[in-house]
Formats: sequence, structure tokens, C-alpha cells
Amino acid sequence: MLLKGVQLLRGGLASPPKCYNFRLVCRSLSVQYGDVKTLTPAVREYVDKCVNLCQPDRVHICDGTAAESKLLQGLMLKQGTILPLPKYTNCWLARTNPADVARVESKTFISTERKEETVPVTPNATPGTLGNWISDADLKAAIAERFPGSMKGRTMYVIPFSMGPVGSPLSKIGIEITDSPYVVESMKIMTRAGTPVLDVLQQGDGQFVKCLHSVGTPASGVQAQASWPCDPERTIILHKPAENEIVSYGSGYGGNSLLGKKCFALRIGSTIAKREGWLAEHMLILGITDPKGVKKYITAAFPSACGKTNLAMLNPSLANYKVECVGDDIAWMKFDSQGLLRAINPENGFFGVAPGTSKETNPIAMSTVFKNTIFTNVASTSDGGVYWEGMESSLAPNVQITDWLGNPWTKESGKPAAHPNSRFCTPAAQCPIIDSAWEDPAGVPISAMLFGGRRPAGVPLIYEARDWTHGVFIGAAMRSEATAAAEHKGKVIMHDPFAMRPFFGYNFGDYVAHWLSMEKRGKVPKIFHVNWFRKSDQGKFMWPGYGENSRVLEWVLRRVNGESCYVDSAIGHIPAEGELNLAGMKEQVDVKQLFSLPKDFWTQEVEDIRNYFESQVGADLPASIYAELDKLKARIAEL
Ligand code: SAT
Ligand code: MN
Repeated sequence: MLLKGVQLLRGGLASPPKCYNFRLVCRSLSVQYGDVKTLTPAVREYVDKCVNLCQPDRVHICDGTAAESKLLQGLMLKQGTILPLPKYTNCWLARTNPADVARVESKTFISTERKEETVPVTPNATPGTLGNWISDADLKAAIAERFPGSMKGRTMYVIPFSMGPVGSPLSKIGIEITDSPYVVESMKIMTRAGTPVLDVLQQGDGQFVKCLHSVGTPASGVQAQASWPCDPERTIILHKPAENEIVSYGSGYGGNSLLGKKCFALRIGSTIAKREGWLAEHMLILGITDPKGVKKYITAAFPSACGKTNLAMLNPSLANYKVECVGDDIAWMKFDSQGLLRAINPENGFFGVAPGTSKETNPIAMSTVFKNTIFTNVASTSDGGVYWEGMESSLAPNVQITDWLGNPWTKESGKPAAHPNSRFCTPAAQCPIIDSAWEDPAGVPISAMLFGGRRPAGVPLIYEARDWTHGVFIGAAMRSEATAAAEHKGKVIMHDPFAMRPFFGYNFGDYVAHWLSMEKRGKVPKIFHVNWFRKSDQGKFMWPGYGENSRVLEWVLRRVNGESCYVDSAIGHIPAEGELNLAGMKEQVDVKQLFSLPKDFWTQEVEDIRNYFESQVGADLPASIYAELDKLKARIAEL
């Protein structure tokens, strides 16, 4: 059917749209799928603008249905973007261009009128350590250099999506425009995407975050890999908080392209949260029920690839404890009318790191991911399954392995079979321990927050902040070993305040001030710092981690309940002797070593934190945080 130049293959319009309210018609553009009538005038205008800029051949308005997924899976199979995994149900393997495997922090920018709205401006600040600023003129130039005609020959997909349960007062809506069917299918897992979101938009205030994404076409015009088009040399990820707008070019991978996740839920989300008086954080949310049946919810912020998914799906080794999962990556938290801090998981799926996930480390994830899942850059097996480092014990005998690059692989080849940042993208609802309240529009009440990271030396298993300001200081002073989730090389210890360093939507100093202000808005939870990764002088992990971390959570719950099971130390409250429950542990743990506070280490740590604060944040960091650092220094001096 061809109506005034609009070809409608599916869905369709009862009557042709009028030129004046939908200029797509005038460009003789073919709307291949979907119903333009379902779009609000503001969405139509945005789509129209993107069409004019990117010049796709066709437009597809996503409805979010299974039939649509079938169609796109068929297309991606034909294009070679995905391979079937017949060992499982509705599972697919995508292999990216090897130059497009992680977030690119150095090419991620935020645009505000004044630079200091985005980043602290100090004489010695290293560019990029707390985000990158771009002027409006440079942002416009970057778009003009990349986007015109970037979708030529491709279909433009329009994805309406909700971050958070559709219609919840805590949720926010986005429209992602993309030329990648892989992004469409991933967004349909990671967010609530499709027609019901458009209905909410029609009935509500009509507000949405604009998310434009194109995998791009290299300046040479030659795609290195037709099955995974991208333009790594010119990749750029732009945010304009004042306009609630995201523009991403050149990468099809993860946080660069699934714009609901880091770009919206964290960077733009944190700016909205600041304006509206709530928190958008890089935190998992879990529910834990003790043997008496009392349930509490806690959040935890660790940098990418430090085990958030594993903790969110913890299989407790302590008898009669139960952990249930609300989310594994992002928490949006707001005080309710009673002053209780309530959290929702704005996401709908898990985009988890595959290597290291196994029956031993995360049996719950392993029973989640083998249906309706898109795997990216993992290895595959000759029996139609997947493989990654850590899955050795589930490997059937005599299977041949193909690595993430598509080459035959054996253990002897000396390289990893799966890329270290390979991922599973899987629906959260499939998780066998998904919490019954995970989609509660009101959110779940938060009793405690954990900060943590990979700290091989000096940092004990757990310590508790003395009060809210001390807790905010602990978040601001967080450090961790670099991970494979971004482009960093080697295992250097990096500052990663609040595990948000790559995700702040505005000046980190103002962010800390916003956190401090939360104490005045309601009942703030207790704050703790955990480190599962301390190593002995012999280089061995001192704590077994995984299910045994339930022992640490038990102590957290006892503290939340007001038990005085602690002693004060130089860095905060730690478990009093005998109060960390080690009964029945298989492994011998040297508790004294695990909680030791080496004076040399902590003297250096205080210096490093001061150096970081002064050079990177300067006068933008609230004075009370510098005061906490001074107090810590004085206590360390007495060790
Ligand atoms: O690739 S993502 O940014 O979405 C994942 C992560 O870094 O946590
Ligand atoms: Mn993350």
C-alpha cells in the first residue's frame, strides 16, 4: 500500500497522515513497520528531524512484540550480525567488530553552557577523569561531521521505551532512534519497549528523553565488517542535559548504543535527579530475608565488572538466609511521603559480564541466561552453545570451541576464548530469584548502601561509616582496579567515586553536595564499604567471596537493626571480635589479616585521596568532605 509516498507494510493507517503534521510523508519516505498515528506530535517532530539528518531508506516504529523480534532476528541472521545457538531456546550470538568491544569513556562528552557545570575546573585537573565537557558549538560540529546521511541504505528504528515500570511515577520515558536491529532487540530486553510506552506518552505529560544513535559509516565509506557496521575512529557519545538529549555515533556496543542504560539512566538521569531531589546511581538492589523472616533491601555500588551481578543474585552460604534480586546495575531512589528512601530498578534486563559467571560463582545467572538471550563476543561450541572463561566444568566432552573472533580455539592457544567484556543480555523476569516487588511502581525501601571495589591491598572486608557525611566521604574516596568494561589498559588502581566516575551527568563536586543534602530530605540508610578482593602477601584472595559474602550481609543487617556488634577503628566501624559469623566456613580465614589496617598503606591512601580531591575537584568539593579526610588522616597517624 503506498499512501502519498508512505509505504506501510504492516500496522498501518486508517487514513493518510497530513503533510503538515508529519513531514516524513513529504520526503516520500517509506514507513516500513508501525503506525505513525501512535506517535505524539513532539515524537513525530523528533523523528522527522532525525530522518532529515540521517536520511535512512525506511522507518520502522517498534511495537515491542514477539512478532517484531522474529522479523528482526531473521534480518540479523541474513546480515550475519547474529548466529543461532540451537542448544538453547531463542538465544543468539553476536560478534562485534574487534574495534568495538567496550564503552569509550574518552569519547563521551557532556555539553552545558559553562564547563564547570559538567566538570570541576581546577588548574591541575586531568581531562576526562571526572567526565568530558564539550561546548554547544563543538557538539553541533561533531554531529554535522558525522550524522548527515549516516543511515543511508539502512532502516531507522524508532524505539519508545520506559526506564522503570510502565506508568510508574518513578519512571521516565525515552525515544531511541537507531539504525541497528541489534540495538532494537537488546533494548527490548533491557528496557520496557514498545506501543504501551507510547500510550503513556499520549496520556501523560508527553516528556521524553531524546536518544539518537547511529552505528555510522566510516569516512572512507568502506565498512570493515558488513555484519557489524561501526565507525570506531569517529565514535562519539554526546549528552545535552538541558535538552534531555543524547546523541551517539559510531559504536554498536553496550553502553555506547543501548542508550537507556548509562547515557539515560545515569548521566541524564543524575541531572534530572539533582533537579528533582532524588538519586540516580550505579547500584544493584537486592532483598535479603533473615532466618526470622524479616526482609530488608540494600543497594551496592561497585565499578563495572566488579561483581554487582554476582552479589545481586547471591546464593547465601549461611543457612536460612534468602537473597532476591531487584536489579544488578542501576538504582533510582527517591524519598516517599513518609521519608523512606525507595528504589526502583529502571532496567528490565541484565547486561552482565559473561567471563567468570559459572555454576560455581553465580548459579542463579546460569539458570537465567539460556533462553531469550543475546550473547555478545562470547565463544561458541560445536554443539550449538556458548562458552567463556569460567565455564570449564559445564563443557560437554569432545566439543570444539570457536573463539569470540570466530577462530578455532583450544586452551593451549594462550588467549581468552571469550572477550573479557563479553556479555549476556537477558530478561530480568527470567531470573529465578527475581524479587516479587521488583516491578512495584512505588519501589522498595532501602535500609543500607554498600560501596566497594577491587582492592588487592590494605582495605578490609567491611567497614561502616560513622554517619551520613562520613559515608558520602567513603563514596567520594572509592578506588578500584581498572576493569575490562571500558578501554583502560592494565590493572592500575583507579579512583572511581561512587562507581560513577564514567557516568556523572554534572560536576562531581555538585554531585557530592547533592548527596550530602539527602540527609535533610528523609531517613538516610546506613553506608558501608566492602572489599571481597583483598589478597595475602602470597597473592591469594583472603576471602572466598560469592555465597560466603552472605556473612558480611548478615553483619550489615545486624547493624541496620541497631545491634552493637562493632568496634570503632581508624577508618570506621568494623565487626567486633567474633561478631562476623564464620561458623561452618569451609575455608580458613585469617580475620586478623583481613581486617588489618597497615599504617603505611593507609598513610599513602590518605595522600592519594587528598591529591585526587585537590587536583581533580579542588574548591568544588564540599568542605565537609575535606574535613572527613583530615579526621581520617589524624586517626591513621595514631595507628
Ligand atoms: O557497556 S555498559 O556500559 O553498558 C556496561 C558497564 O560498563 O557496566
Ligand atoms: Mn554497570
